[in-house]
Amino acid sequence: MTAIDRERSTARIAGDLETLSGPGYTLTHEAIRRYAYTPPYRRTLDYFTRELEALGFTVTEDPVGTLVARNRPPGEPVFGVGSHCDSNRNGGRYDGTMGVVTALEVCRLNEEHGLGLPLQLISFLEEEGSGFGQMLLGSRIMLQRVTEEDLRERFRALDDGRSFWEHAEEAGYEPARWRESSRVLDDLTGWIEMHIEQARVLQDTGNRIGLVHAIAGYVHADVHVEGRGDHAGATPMDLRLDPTTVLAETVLELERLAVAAGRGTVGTVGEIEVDPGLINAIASRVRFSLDIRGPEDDAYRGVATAIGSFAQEAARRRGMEARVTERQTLPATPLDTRIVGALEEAARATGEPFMRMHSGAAHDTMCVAERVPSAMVFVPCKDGISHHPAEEARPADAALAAGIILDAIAALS
Ligand code: HGY
Ligand code: MN
Ligand code: MN
Repeated sequence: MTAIDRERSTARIAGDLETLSGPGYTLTHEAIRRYAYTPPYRRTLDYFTRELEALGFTVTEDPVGTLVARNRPPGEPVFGVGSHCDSNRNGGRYDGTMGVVTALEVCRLNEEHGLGLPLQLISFLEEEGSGFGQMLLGSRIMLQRVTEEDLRERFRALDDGRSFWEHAEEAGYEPARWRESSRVLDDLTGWIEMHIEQARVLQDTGNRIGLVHAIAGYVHADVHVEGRGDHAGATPMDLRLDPTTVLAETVLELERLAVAAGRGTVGTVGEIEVDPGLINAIASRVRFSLDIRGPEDDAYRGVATAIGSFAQEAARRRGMEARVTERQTLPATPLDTRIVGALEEAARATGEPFMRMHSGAAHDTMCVAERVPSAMVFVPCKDGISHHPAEEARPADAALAAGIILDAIAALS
């Protein structure tokens, strides 16, 4: 075990996070909000670039903007560390960014202790989907889990409706070379992502470290219901085509289906658009999102299928039409037992409390694991709050994680 100075690592990690939460690194002050091709996001990548170049890393960006930093020439085997530094639109300081900062600390410790480990740090573009409504976009591009038509046409900016392709070109990238992004994983012998847990299992069980052995899969979809936007006062109840009634029934049915499916299945309606959204007008249409996840594919996929049929039937029953479109889906992902085992050895050597667990949240590691032996390390976040500006995590836990990751990579290399 490398005897690292955890206080020094804690202070550096806290300093990085303080800087990256400051003005210029977020589009709003009430929450951290940064996503692809915005000035705060560019500044964040520039910050990591300066810090990594100061360590002698060569820093590049793939054709759409995923940051890649190596301390070995291209073609030589390296071990991957990293996460994402974009944020949820109502984000906190720690989701993603603390993982990239911890990966940066691993790179610093590797240099300071003269371990000579071959490393590649990756900070994935658009993990949150805050720019284009497409979660894990950078790593799905890397795994070619999107089509060119998605990038040119289907994926549109939430802010202005223009295509991903246009925004990427405008930001100086070359989306036409998007397939070359897959080369970023070519030299990786392994991958470890550190992330906050985003729930409160670690906190409630008194553990400082979570060793993640599997990640829940998910289905993201949208339900569009067309009704008739009549007058709210003049239209008798028996003459209405009110699409919000279909929304209401579907939300409750999703809850019932997810509970009945059990096996860790969860279902959420997070986005709701009502048009025109006025107190004295019956909605003419609603659009709402479906986020359905679980560690067992057949359970959550079964709920996704059932709730889609339910929404269509509920609309038909009321003389309306519901259209269900899938946005994306990724399978439940088991992680690499050898890497989890090395992390467990390193965690045990610290004498600090840890546990094995699965992740209910999605991570870029779901994509990396398709090609590279991968694992994740979680640290607690206060009361499980995440995707919210009140998100809180301890730099001291991240420093502990950095030491564990360093030792695991040393043992695996
Ligand atoms: O929603 C998720 O699972 C991730 O935090 N973007
Ligand atoms: Mn995240
Ligand atoms: Mn997130």
